[in-house]
Amino acid sequence: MTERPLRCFLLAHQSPQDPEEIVVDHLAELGELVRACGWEVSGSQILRRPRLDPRTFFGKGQLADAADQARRLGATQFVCDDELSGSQVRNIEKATGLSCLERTGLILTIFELRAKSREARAQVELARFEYELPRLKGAWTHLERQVGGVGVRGGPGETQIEVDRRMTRQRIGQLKKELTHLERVRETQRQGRAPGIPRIALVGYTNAGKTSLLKALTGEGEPQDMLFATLDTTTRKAWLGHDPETQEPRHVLVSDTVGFIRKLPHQLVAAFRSTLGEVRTADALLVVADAAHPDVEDHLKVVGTTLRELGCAEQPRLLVLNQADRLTPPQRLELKRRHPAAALTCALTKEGLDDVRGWLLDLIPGPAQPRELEDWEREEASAAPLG
Ligand SMILES: Nc1nc2c(ncn2[C@@H]2O[C@H](COP(=O)(O)OP(=O)(O)OP(=O)(O)O)[C@@H](O)[C@H]2O)c(=O)[nH]1
Ligand SMILES: [Mg+2]
Repeated sequence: MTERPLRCFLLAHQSPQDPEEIVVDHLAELGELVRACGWEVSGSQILRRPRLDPRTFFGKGQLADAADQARRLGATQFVCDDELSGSQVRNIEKATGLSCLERTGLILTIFELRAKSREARAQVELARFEYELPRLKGAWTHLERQVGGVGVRGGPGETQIEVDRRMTRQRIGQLKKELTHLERVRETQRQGRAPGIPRIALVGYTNAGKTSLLKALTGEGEPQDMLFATLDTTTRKAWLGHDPETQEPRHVLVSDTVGFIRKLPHQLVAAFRSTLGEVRTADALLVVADAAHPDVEDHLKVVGTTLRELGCAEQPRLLVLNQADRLTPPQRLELKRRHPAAALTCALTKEGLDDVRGWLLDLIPGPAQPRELEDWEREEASAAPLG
C-alpha cells in the first residue's frame, strides 16, 4: 500500500508595505516547492502583521487560527515562506502541535530527494549540515535553560549537544575535503575537453526550460515539469552550423546547470561552488527565462543577483526568453520592447533556436563583443543577499 503524501498548510507573512499580489505569487511558488517534495498543499493563509514576534515570528492568535484551519483541512505540517530561526520553528511547533518547516529547509529537502551523483550528494549533505549547525546551537541554548539557566555548564543535555556539534563539524570538514577533491577531478575533465571549442552554460530560474533547451540544441537531456529537476551539470556538444568562409562545421559545448530561485539558501550556493564552476568558467552564458511566467522580470533580477554572487558579472550573455509558445501576441510585443536584444524561443518546437545558434556562432573564434548590461542584470534583486 502506498503511503499518503504529507499534507501541508502554507503560511506567508505580509507586512504593510508588501503588495498582496507578490505575496500571493510567492505562496504559489511555495506550493510548487511543496509538490516538488511529493507532498500535498491542503490550504494556505497570509498572516498580516506590521511587527514580527521574535519568539514565534507570527502572532500567537494568528498561529492558533491557522492551526485550527490547517487541522480542519487534514494538514499536519506548516510550511512557511519566510526564513525562520530554529527556535522560532520550535516555538511554533510547541504552540500549535503541528510540525513546521521553513523555506530553506524545504529547498534543502528537495535537493536531498534529487541528488544522485556522488558530487551532488556531497554538496547537498554539506549544505544540510551547515544549515543544521546553528540550529543545534539553538537546541543547546534551549537545553541549557532546562538544566538551570544561562551560564550553567555540564548538564546532561549540554553534553549531547556538544557531541552533536563536534560530529557535525567533523562531517563538514570531511565533506569539504571530498568536494575539493571532486572539484579537482572536474577541473581536469574540463581541461581535457576538446580544446578550442567554446563552452556555454545554460543558467536561469528553476523550471525555465534549461534542460529542454539543452535537448533542443544537442539532442540530449531529460526535461521535467518539476522545480529543481536538474542538480548535476551535464555537458554536451551542440552543432551550430557551418563557418560562412571556410565551410568548416562549428560546435560549442553546452552545460546544463542547477536552477536558481528567490532566496536560494546561501548554504546551497556555497556547497554547489564546484558544480557552478561550469558557469564561472564558461565563455558565455545563455540566461534562460520562462517568458510566460507572470513573475518573469523578478526571476531575471534573482538570476542577475545570483550570477553576480557567483562572480559571473563579466561574461557575454544572451537572454533567452523561452516558452514563447505560451505567450499571447501582445505579450510577445511587450517582451520584445522590454528586451530588444533577447532571443524568443520555444524549446519544444525549436522556434528561435537559429537566433541562439547565430549568436553563438559569433562567439567563434573569439569572444562575443561586450555590450551594455540590461536593467535586470544591474538592478538589485528583491531577494535577500546571498552568502
Ligand atoms: N510550452 C513549453 N514548455 C516548455 C518549454 N521549455 C520547457 N518547457 C516545459 O517546462 C518544464 C520545465 O522544463 P525543464 O527543461 O526541465 O526546465 P529546467 O530549467 O531545466 O528546470 P530545473 O532543472 O528544474 O531547474 C517541462 O515541463 C518542459 O516540458 C517551451 O518552450 N514551451
Ligand atoms: Mg533542468
